[in-house]
Amino acid sequence: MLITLDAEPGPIRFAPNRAALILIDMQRDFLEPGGFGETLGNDVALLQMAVGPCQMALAAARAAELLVIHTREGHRPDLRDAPPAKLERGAPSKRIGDPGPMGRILIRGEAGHDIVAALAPLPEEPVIDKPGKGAFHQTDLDQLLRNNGIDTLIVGGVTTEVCVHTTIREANDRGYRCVALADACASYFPEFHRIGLEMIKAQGGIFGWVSDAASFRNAMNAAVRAA
Ligand code: TIU
Repeated sequence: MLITLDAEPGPIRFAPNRAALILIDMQRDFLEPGGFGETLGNDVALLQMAVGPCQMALAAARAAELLVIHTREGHRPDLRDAPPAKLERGAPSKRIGDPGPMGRILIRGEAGHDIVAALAPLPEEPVIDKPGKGAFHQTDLDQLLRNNGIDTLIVGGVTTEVCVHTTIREANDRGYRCVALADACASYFPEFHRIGLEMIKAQGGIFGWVSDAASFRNAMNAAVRAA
């Protein structure tokens, strides 16, 4: 069965059983005060706007029995997997690994590393722990997608121009069709969010499509009715 999702630069048709919803890094470290995002000088409230649309997309994907995947950016407690260039860069108020109100910044197992409660993964939903910005770099995501026959990725999460973009670019080069859900993504920089989405869909969809959570929900409802 093929369903149609309204998107730009044009509608995309895909088989729900070959599609996955992937939510990128909806972690307390990026969305809540006291985490990695705030240490970089960002207003984390800007990312909260994506939570409701991500909830809508998550509920729709679960109802249509799509594969749902969550990712988290973070490092081993001993930081051996963190490139020095990443640890040293910039002038954050706290560096990766420093103690903060939600535990050590961007470290696996700490409270800040958790996905926000509103989007908590179900036990059967894979969670990909990634050391980089892209979800394919040094993870088993590609293997997991291929084992499950996935050819289309519906993507939400944060931030639009960093981890969402990097992941979509990686996925596109690996042959996956990628759809960013505009309102289910967010950035600390509204201008980067807007332009980031335009970059994906420009030139006839140079590396993907852009849709939104309500359109995705409508497509999933159609899939459930057709099943
Ligand atoms: N800082 C920023 O915009 N993003 C990141 O560091 N990681 C993700 O996007 N997840």
